[in-house]
Amino acid sequence: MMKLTTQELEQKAKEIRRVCLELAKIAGSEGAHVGPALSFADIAAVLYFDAMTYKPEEPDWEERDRFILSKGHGVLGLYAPLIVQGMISREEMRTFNHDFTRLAGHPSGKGLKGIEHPAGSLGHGLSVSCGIAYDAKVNKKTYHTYVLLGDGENGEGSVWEAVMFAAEHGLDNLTAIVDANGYQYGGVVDKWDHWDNLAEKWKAFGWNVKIVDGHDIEELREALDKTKSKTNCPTCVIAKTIKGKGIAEAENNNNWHHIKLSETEYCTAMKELE
Ligand SMILES: Cc1ncc(C[n+]2csc(CCOP(=O)(O)OP(=O)(O)O)c2C)c(N)n1
Repeated sequence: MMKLTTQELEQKAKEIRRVCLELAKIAGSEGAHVGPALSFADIAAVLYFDAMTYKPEEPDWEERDRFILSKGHGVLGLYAPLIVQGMISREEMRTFNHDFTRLAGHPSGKGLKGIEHPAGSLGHGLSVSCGIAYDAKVNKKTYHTYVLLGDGENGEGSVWEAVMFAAEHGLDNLTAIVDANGYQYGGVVDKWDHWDNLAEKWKAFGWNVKIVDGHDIEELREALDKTKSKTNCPTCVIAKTIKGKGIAEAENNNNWHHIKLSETEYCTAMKELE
């Protein structure tokens, strides 16, 4: 498959952001987690259109790279690339957050292809990803596992059990990405979950840590390139991001963590992404 250029990936990220907003609009009065999704749209673009090996037309292909969204509330940022890829139809997209939908407000795994694991309760995705990566090692499978966590989510103790497990078992087929946007649910993250402290902690636990600008496509491309993984060592990419990135009103504004978009907010935001 031909590699996309940086500009083309930037366009994909824009498209992902637009779909996130469309989904939030479809959710209507239910509202949706918009800021947490916009935060990692560039990461999603690089994962789905550059770093990961998979076949959109054959989502169950055994050798596909896996992506687990551990911060499940950011699900718009997971549905969006699957919609852009055509793995979720535009028709199904319109059911988002409605009764009986497979596209719930958190990834539910109701038979939806492309969703590797349900999430929503924070702190579990890395453990699951460790299991998947360990299985690949033991059974000599070639796929790579990527998992995305929030910086606030790093406050969950279970994350650190998984961090230890991955290092101990030399899971060099595993890349954890921390969406370090500096915010969590109720405001800014604790100083111990600030990106520089997180980098030191993951390093201390034996991971190969890379710090990148989470909105710089080139930096992300380099950091998420699985062929550059360090042997016998899992990789942690601390991505310095801006919550709500791409929409002026939403950036670093935690009122957009979960929001019911008004018509004006939706139209203004979509205009910015033209
Ligand atoms: C175990 C658990 N506790 C609390 C919550 C409620 N919750 C939803 S989002 C969130 C904040 C997460 O912050 P962070 O991981 O930094 O994500 P982001 O800021 O990118 O949304 C919390 C506490 C949850 N989903 N799971």
